[in-house]
Amino acid sequence: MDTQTAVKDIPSGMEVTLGRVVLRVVALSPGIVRFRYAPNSTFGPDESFAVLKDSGFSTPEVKVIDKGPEVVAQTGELSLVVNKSSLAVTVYDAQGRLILMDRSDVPFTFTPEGFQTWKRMSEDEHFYGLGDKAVSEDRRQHGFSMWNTDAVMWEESTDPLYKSIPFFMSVKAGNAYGIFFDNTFRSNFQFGKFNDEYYSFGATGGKLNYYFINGPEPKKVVEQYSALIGRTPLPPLFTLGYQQCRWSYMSEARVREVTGEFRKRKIPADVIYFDIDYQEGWRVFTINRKTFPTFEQMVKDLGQTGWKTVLITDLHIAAIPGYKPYDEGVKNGYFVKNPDGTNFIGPVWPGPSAFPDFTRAEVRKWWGSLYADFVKMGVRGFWNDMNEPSVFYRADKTMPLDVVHSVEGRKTDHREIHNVVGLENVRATYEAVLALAPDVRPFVLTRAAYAGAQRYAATWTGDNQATWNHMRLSLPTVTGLGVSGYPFVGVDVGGFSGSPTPDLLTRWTALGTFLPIDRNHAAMGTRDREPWVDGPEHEAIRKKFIEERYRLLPYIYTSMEETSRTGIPLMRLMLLEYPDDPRMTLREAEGQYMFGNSLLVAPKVKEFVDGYDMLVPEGTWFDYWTGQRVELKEQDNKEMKGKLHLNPKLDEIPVFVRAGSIIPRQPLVQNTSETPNGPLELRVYPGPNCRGSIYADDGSSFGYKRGDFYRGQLSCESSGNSLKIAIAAGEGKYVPWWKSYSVVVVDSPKAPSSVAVNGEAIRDFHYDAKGKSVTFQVPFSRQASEAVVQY
Ligand code: MIG
Repeated sequence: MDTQTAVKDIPSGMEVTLGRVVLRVVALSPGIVRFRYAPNSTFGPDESFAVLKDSGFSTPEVKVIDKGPEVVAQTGELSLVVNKSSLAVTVYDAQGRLILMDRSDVPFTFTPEGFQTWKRMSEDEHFYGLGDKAVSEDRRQHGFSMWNTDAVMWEESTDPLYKSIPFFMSVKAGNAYGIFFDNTFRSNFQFGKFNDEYYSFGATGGKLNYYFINGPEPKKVVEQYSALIGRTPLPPLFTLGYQQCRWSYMSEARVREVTGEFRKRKIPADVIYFDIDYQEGWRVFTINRKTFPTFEQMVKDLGQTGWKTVLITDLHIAAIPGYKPYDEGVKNGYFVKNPDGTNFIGPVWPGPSAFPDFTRAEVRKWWGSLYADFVKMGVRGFWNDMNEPSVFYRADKTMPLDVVHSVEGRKTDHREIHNVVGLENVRATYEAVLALAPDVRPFVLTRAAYAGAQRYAATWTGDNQATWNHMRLSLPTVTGLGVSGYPFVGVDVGGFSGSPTPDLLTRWTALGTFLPIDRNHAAMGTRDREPWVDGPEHEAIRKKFIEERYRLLPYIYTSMEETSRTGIPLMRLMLLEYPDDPRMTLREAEGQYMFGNSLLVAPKVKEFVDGYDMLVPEGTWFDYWTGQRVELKEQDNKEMKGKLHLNPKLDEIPVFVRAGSIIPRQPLVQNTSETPNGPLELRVYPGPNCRGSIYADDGSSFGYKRGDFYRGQLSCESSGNSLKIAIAAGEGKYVPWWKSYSVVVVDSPKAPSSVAVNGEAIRDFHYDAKGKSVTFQVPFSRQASEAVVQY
């Protein structure tokens, strides 16, 4: 073997050659470094479906120092040391702390089947991410593949699932880094399943090409990773309301009945989905006129009663001559091809079908044109299912590996493209809908994804089941997606396959209130799932929680807007907020999560337990439902130090508020097109570093990008016997709906002696001795306002 080594300076990095292997180390920013390997000297074209062309990083000067047996590149934040005789990499931070170390004897292998790389793993290292893998939040002790699969009736541990998000975060003693392995081929990740000394990843083709993202704060890793691959844009407000789906509402009459029932019973809801049976013969972009005779009128009528219509539009196109999308696709050569140049045809819902080759811009544009009629009708969202792609009656459930795709002219096969079909499918749909209605925020829901799909579509965890364990799996799957840059996510509330017991559906509905997307869905042949189907007691509880979702919308929308700017997910791992609390990396922390900056949710997710313990993070906490301070019993019981025992009844879900929070809430509405009537409530939970914010805009246009939004920063500060609450001058030019604030200060020890608003004493305040809260009004103003409560 040729073992000549050479080192070359390149812009923002270095190139180290060992024999025929070339390693390029390039810093995108002082804390983000890309590692690329060419096993046979040449790198070839540099393409990515995920990484943004312009992530806005400012590339640093990198200093390269040749130290004989090793060469070091310094970015200012990191030292990257490459051993010249093995190309093993070691990463240190500016303080000289070891962060990452390749396995020194075999850092990587290249074989005809692909390649693999190994890195040292320490005993106290934990791994998070890789999207919605259905195991514990900590992915350690598990091994995974990435190969998008229609995993119908998946179970705990089923792998692979529908999505490939090859990003993970390592956390060790509170310090985090991330690795994004940007490879679309079938890949694998091993976190100590076979070996406790090394973790490993590799792929069956493509490039060994990954990005190292430094923390040390876990939040910083997620922020930087999401800057690299792009963030989820601010969704339209209605998508944060309650969503009702089922496979399928079979007729217009049934849709009118169900939606009418919600309004009659005053159960708030925003979205009604149409699954595959609204179509003629399951052919996409058609309407079954026998069962949906006045479809256009129905969409209009639904709109008038505050319903948004979302239609499923699968990617497969029935191979039936005379069916326009098929004829056009054939004529223009838009479909995925067999190696012999004929169109690949595979059976799916409509029978033998062809598949648009979404990796071509021309095809994406054409696909988009097919949405014109629906968009004109006022359909507000589209659901791209089956886009792994799923193909029936095949052992591999998908296309053969040798079908031909064309990436803007470059021909390649399914091995490279399979994992990005979903991404390219929703990219086409999103861009089309945006082009058809340029000032309306599109809503697209996808099942399959690759990193990057979060820019175009929300997602859900596919065909889960109506069991308690699946409700529990809602947590590690959604938080797993969130930490992987995919924040706008739901699960089928109630469970897709099978029929939930009334209690399970009620519990899951409560949990739905505290998920990023609150969507109830059910498989064909399972029982009805609408909130009222189990009698008045269950209905009342479910209604209460759906109503709470609507009251909490200002907080949820404000948090989603923050997510769109930072990438920090709405529903998040405890350790994102509490990296220095070592308990938050333990598996016992996995039954709880943070919802936004201030709320901690700890649902009951196991059926046969006599309660369970929640880990209480440092500081003071309040019960969200009662406003009462959480009292820990640790004096009486050492075992319970820092823990709270919970045993919620059927009509309860434990939610806590961090002291030092201000939570905006609104009066109840029946859907998001209704304007709330009354003041915006600001619930003040005094404590250190007391903060909150409120964001509002028209909820559907891109006006916010032109300054048409309202943002108010909120804060509070206690000193001696007084509490000061400040609402900073509003940013943006949007006029929000509220005319005043109703300020509710919880944890007020006694009745205030005075309350002053903007320097003037007011008499009109109310003290609730039992709830220990003070309530008073503050008029809305774009200028800064201030209130002082004196005890
Ligand atoms: O082969 O459209 O995951 O949500 O209801 C099943 C029918 C196809 C799978 C989706 C599910 C949807 C169903 N689809």
